[in-house]
Amino acid sequence: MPTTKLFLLLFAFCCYTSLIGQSLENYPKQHYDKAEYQIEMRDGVKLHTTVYTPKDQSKAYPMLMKRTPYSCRPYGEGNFPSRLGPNKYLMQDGYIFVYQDVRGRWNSEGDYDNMRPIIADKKGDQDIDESSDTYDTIDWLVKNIKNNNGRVGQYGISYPGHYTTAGAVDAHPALKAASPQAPIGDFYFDDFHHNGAYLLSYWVATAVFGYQSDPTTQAWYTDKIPNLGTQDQYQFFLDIGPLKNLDKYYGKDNFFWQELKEHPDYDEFWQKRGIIQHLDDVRPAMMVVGGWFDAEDLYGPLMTYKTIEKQNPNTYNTIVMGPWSHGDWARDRERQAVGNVYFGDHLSDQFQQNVERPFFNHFLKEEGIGSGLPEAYMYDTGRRQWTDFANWPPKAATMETYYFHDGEQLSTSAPKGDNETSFVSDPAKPVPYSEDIKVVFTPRKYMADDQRFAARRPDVLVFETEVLEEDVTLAGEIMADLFVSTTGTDADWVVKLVDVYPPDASDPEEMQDHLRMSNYHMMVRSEVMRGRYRNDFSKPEAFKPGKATKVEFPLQDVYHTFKRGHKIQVQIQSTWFPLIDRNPQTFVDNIFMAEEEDFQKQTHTIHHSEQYPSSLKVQVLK
Ligand code: PG9
Repeated sequence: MPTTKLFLLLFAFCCYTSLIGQSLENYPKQHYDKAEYQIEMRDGVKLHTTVYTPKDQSKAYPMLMKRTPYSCRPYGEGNFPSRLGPNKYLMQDGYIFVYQDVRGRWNSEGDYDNMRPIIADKKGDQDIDESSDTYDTIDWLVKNIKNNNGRVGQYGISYPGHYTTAGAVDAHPALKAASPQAPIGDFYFDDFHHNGAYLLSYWVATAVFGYQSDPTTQAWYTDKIPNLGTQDQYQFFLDIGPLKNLDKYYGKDNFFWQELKEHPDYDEFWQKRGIIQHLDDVRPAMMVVGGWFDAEDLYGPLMTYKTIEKQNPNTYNTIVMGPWSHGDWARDRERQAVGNVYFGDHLSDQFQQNVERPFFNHFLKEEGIGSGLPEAYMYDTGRRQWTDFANWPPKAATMETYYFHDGEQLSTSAPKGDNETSFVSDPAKPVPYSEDIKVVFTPRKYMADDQRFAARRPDVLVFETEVLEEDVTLAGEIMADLFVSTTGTDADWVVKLVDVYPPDASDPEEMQDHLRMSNYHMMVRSEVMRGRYRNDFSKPEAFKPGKATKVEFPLQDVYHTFKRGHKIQVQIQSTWFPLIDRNPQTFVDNIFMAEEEDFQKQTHTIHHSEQYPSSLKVQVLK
């Protein structure tokens, strides 16, 4: 097709989509009425709740609710957002949309508590949690909102995703469908920690979740967000030194910062805040959604779906995992890329229109394709295509072990002899977690970034296969099974699974100018284990210097085809800065209280011998 004609077609398409976007800009104000309520919970606390009701009152409507710590803005009955609900299709289908400030946030009364513990057997009116607040809210809504059809749905991404999961615990009978999306499962494995390592890259966000406020429609925490005086997050945190030096930015009134420092182990404080242990009686229809490159909440969606599936065999429970970073699936973004890696066009729009919309319309309006949705709608991030699975992880997958070998080799044959590879890990020169580090609210982009910068460092070990002669598809769980030793008494172990593209890889049109896919080392999955917790997250143990020790931990699931001509690569390192804080590599009671002198350069060793065969155990789909 001649370029001019193509250009004209593209131009017309862009105009059409932008016109659609603009025309929908005023859709809420033109088609919905707004009302604001303070709904009283069983303990008397009132929660701000905004309700948007279709002007067309010729039929009854279900309610679709989001409970959030991020505000119900815009406040005020005359002020309307540019969009309502999880996507523009459901907004145009017509629902009663409900938004609620959770307890202790924005215009709601009460005290905020991060990941407020679920009380399993509530005794009386003072036993409140996010499950009971959701129940009381739904009960009031179905009894007081005009023209509702008695059926309620709940949805939300991230923290709102967590509150959606909480609503499905001891659910109100009117709650018929829930879609927890990138839901937080447990702050010790999502967001603020990964396997005991503290996400230092989240430090700025501590301001947003660390202060109590009286009911307000203003962002009370904005003046508490520290000005680091630089955009170079790596150098800022390196110059700060030990975590205790950060106290000058957050005082005692930042209750969450104090709680993070006082609870470095997976103690009762964190255990009671996890929601995964409460998913044994889930009744609403569930659709869990997540992104394979979600840096914030990946444990959450995968563990939420798997636990509901295991403990509620008769509950409608499905999962969708796409080539998305945190919340991409909800955006009106035409081209889907994660950092530098391009996956395709209209992927989010297709999900919204062909999956999310029929899910809610079926269970709340008894319309549409109903159970025609797949059990597991999963995107292969290597082949760039969707697959419907009857179960996840797929029962057809078989376990394969990739062993580490001398000469930076990775293969499915077990090592012979007595080999090992060592590296010096220096907390004063930690491995950057990306080549593009700046001050962020939370880290996102790095999840599919090029890892060549790390592979070329002496403190990053690399093990890779020969060039693949046929496609290898990993589908499901991954277990890092390491045998390590150190001259120190503590260490972090970071494992990265990398897809090495061939030298002649082609470049999709949407690539940053300076970047080419030739020999691109695409991160597929990454995870850290803080070595002191290798046997028990609640009981830290020192390493015995020089003693070969087993460190075994799961990386989150993947669905990725390493194509013929590519290589499978595993990188191992012991710093990942400032994504996570530095391990002093000297065993101390609490790393948040470590002193400058505790941070010592140490030599770490990965054993890959007949006696100590370090490996990565994966699920392969033939
Ligand atoms: N899970 C995300 C988050 C929680 C707390 C702090 C920062 C991020 C989210 O709710 O977006």
